[in-house]
Amino acid sequence: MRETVIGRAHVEDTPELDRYYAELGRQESYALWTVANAIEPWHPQPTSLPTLWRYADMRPLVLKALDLVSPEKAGRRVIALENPGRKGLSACVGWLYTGLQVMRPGEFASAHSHASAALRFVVEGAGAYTVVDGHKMSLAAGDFVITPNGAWHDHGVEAHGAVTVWQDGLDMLLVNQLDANFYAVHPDHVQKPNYPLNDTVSIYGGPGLLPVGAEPWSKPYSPLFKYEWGPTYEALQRAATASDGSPYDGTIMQYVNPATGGPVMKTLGACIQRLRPGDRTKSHRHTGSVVYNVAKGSGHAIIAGRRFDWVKNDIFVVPSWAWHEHANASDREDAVLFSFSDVPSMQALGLYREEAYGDNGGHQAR
Ligand code: GTQ
Repeated sequence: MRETVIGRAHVEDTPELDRYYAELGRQESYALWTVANAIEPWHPQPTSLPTLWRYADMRPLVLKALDLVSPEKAGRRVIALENPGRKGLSACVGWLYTGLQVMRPGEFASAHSHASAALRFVVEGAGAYTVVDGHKMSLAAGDFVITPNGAWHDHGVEAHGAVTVWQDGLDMLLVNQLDANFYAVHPDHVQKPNYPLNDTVSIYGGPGLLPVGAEPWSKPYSPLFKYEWGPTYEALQRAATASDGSPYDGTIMQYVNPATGGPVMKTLGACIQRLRPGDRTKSHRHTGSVVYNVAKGSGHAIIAGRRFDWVKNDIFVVPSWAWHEHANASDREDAVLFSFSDVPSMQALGLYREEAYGDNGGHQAR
């Protein structure tokens, strides 16, 4: 990829250079100028494509897995989403992984831990639970839970519950790129809960309240493991009565670590946003890949110039640095989008950048 710009590589191929490149290759080396323009792009060049997965299409396929494999054999019975621009990489967008995990009443997935961080957004079902480092939590539709890096976790659905589907999000592909992943199986297969049910919500889930005199929380992730749908939606509605929110996202709130005010985990974060009836946002772009799950209502997103219409529980992705805007289809009902992203990774590494459409004449940044 030659570029005739001063400061960029533009060496023409010649037979002599071709012989030289072959010689370098035999010494496990190469001439930087043959790849420099590709490995130092002017701006992010995601191969991920904006993509939407309709829940109406995915649901029957996910339920089919119930009869085809057991969680004992599969480890996790999950149908994962693959970005059409990144076939074979297990990624839904960028280095983010997502999948729909399904379990029927009485089933469980045994305990393990990994260096990668996971989060879950509950789509449908009843009686589901997850146990994170001995803290057992009940799960209902719209709840958001974290299973931080290194934490033991196992999941299940109580015998009296219903078939449950939740969306998993993990940073394992990024962690693998960094050659930093570890995996362990719990000796007991299933953890014995060591605390009262939903104790992290009882202790850390109060509105703007933290316990006094308790051991200071020193772990690098949120001490609150579950964010329930009811109070989350209520907080969005209340905020919307007092503020216009963001021009790009409507009323948007980050799920935070109450001990720091920062993202729930170091690598992955999650947000919930509400679009007023008739709302249509302005367009912006930022580094970091985002995965959305429609929590309520219907509408559309315009991502890199393509329109994607969505309804409840559809999943869609916005690649890093892609322009995107959101619209609510209804003039009467609000719409709510859950999302998770690797934006905290970008911020931690000093790579976060954001741009409003129009600030640069709407042209690609150079
Ligand atoms: O529940 O621990 O979708 O380890 C992929 C990998 C879920 C989990 C996934 C996992 C899990």
